[in-house]
Amino acid sequence: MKTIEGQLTPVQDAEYVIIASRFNHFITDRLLSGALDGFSRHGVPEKCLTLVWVPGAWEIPVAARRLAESKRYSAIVCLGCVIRGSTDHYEHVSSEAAKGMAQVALSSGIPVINAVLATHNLEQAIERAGSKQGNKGFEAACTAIEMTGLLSAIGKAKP
Ligand code: INI
Repeated sequence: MKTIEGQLTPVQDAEYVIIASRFNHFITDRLLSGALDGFSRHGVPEKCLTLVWVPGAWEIPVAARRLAESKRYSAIVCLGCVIRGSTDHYEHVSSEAAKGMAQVALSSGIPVINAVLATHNLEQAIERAGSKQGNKGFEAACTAIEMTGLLSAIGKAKP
């Protein structure tokens, strides 16, 4: 049996882009630190990273789409935080952001990593941004590296 899988060793010359949203930046700043740490610990040099800021999670998909269309990046890491307490349209913002990211990934074939937290309260968000539950930004960077490796390995696999 053949097994194809990505590793946590970055593909040479891979370029990654991080989209970070400013809304709830107390949390997204921490997700960003986690993502940068994740890339750096796995040997991705800073020169291979681009950071794009958007106002809120709602704006992530359109930015992701344009970045995917540029064909300059191997994977797109999306960082955001939607907190139920702070909006009536919580469901709408978080589900449209998730749908949009999935759509960009499927239509472009470029991994779009979803680290947009959708939580009931600030405490849950803090837990996922560098405390009890780890840091989803760090995990997203690892996923971006692994998926880039996987797609490259699939491309090289003989039929
Ligand atoms: N954007 C977020 O990223 N998180 C939120 O919790 C949030 N709330 O609470 O409304 C939020 N709203 C802004 C939205 O993402 C857009 O930036 C705005 O609607 C303009 O299009």
